[in-house]
Amino acid sequence: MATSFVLFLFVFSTALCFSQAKVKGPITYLWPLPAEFSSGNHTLTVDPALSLVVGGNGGKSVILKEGFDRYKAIIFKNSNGVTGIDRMKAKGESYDISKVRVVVQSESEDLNLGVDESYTLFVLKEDGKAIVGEATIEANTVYGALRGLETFSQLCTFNYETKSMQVHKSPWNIRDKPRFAYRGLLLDTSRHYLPIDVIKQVIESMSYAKLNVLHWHVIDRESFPLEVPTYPKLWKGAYSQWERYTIEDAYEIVNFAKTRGINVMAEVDVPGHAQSWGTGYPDLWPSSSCTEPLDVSKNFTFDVLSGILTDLRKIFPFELFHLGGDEVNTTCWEVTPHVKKWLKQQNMTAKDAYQYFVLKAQEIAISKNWTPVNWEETFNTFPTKLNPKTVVHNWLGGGVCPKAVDQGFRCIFSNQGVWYLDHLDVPWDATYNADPLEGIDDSSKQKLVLGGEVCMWAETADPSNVQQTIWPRAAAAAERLWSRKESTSGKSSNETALPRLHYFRCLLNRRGVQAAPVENFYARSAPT
Ligand code: CP6
Repeated sequence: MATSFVLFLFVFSTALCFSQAKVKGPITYLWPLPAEFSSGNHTLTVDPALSLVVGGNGGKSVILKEGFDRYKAIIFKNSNGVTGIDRMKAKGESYDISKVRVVVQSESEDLNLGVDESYTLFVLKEDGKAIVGEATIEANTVYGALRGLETFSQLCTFNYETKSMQVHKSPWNIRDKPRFAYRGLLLDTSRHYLPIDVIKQVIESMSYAKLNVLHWHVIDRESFPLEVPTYPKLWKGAYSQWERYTIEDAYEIVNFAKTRGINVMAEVDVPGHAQSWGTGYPDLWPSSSCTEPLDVSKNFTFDVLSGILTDLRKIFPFELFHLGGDEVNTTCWEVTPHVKKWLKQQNMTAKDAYQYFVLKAQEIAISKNWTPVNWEETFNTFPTKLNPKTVVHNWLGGGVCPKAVDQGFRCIFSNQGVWYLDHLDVPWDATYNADPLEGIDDSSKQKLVLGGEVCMWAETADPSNVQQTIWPRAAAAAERLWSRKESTSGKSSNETALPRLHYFRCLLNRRGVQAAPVENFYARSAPT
């Protein structure tokens, strides 16, 4: 009996987007969960003519002003055209919350790894002679203020009975900051081209989940869509002349992301995964019949790599740059006569040459004042040779981060078993319950884990399905990366997270993001 009741609730809460409709009394669901919060039991109304009042050195920021305008539009987007203004006016009532006061300490809009994203958000109602409702956000940087505006937007819910926008459970007292500095999403534009607008939609939706790094896996073996002015034939490797990104496009992406507090980390994956480079410059191939990895024996190869990085440095200000280094099959080097001869002259095995290539690429990136990131194979193959600045990017199942931080390297967690979004059979809670700090107990070692990243490899994703493949599972990872471990574990995630995730998925839908249902009704008969 009890079980079937639970089952009943479960089925209905999944069947409805506005799952709170089945809940008695007002509820407020935040995603990701703030670090600390308390709430009360007042309901405040929000003025559709909500205005921004700024303070602090960073108050004049255009990023802040535009961010507020965006969030105001988001908050009132789903009031079905009914604002309640007339009804309230007719009754001679006024709104509780007419202003959002945002105080930003720092004038600097520098956005880099570890930027201060903390904020406090107070929504209160003073019961005195006059009723004063106020929402106040305080932050050290404009990016903290943006995170606070996102949280405020999630507090606002439209009441279809009174036809007014409301904040339930006031007063709210929220103190929030991220658990990890690096909260990424990989987007692959080589397997399928994604138009600029689609990339922007992904970035916008990332900001809803407080993700803060777009890892742009822009080129790979299948296509080279990016313009590189120094080597203008490289983008002959694009699928077509339309499936390309100009320098201006790339600037636009980086700039759009910055206004959402999101850094863009570009990847140039070498020496494997680079066949498309040879469409414009066949000399980069060991031979026309053996096209990967890039020809390690020629200076030209490193000239081109250096030229690409010089051009990209002007576009990507983020301190991290990804040099790939994964899945390198050196057979072509061993069977192509001129490369084989070169290996012999250099007294190198093919494995030595792989190390030689990766280290040379690292030097080029470091000379351009970038911190190199490499997929974990480079660490797995020659851990003691990597530049100590290297950030090791996990993806295989073996749990490389504990080993990498033991050697003093920094690490990013992307275990393919749980955080590869192209693995469609991974349920939301496997993604949710994974943890970047698994197997790392020492707090000084834990600090070397920058965070984690979910990966949207695009062999199976294009503009038609990319958002519904990313969401909602990217949101599950986003909460793991933002929220404190203690507040989101312990009890079953079906209790602590599932209702909120359903709600957040619906929130994405209401905001125009094609997020897929959290669970497949047929796959599970009851909560586990
Ligand atoms: N492309 C590149 C890929 C993958 C990797 N690198 C990949 C490998 C295995 C799976 C999914 C993606 N498609 N450049 C590995 C880091 Cl299952």
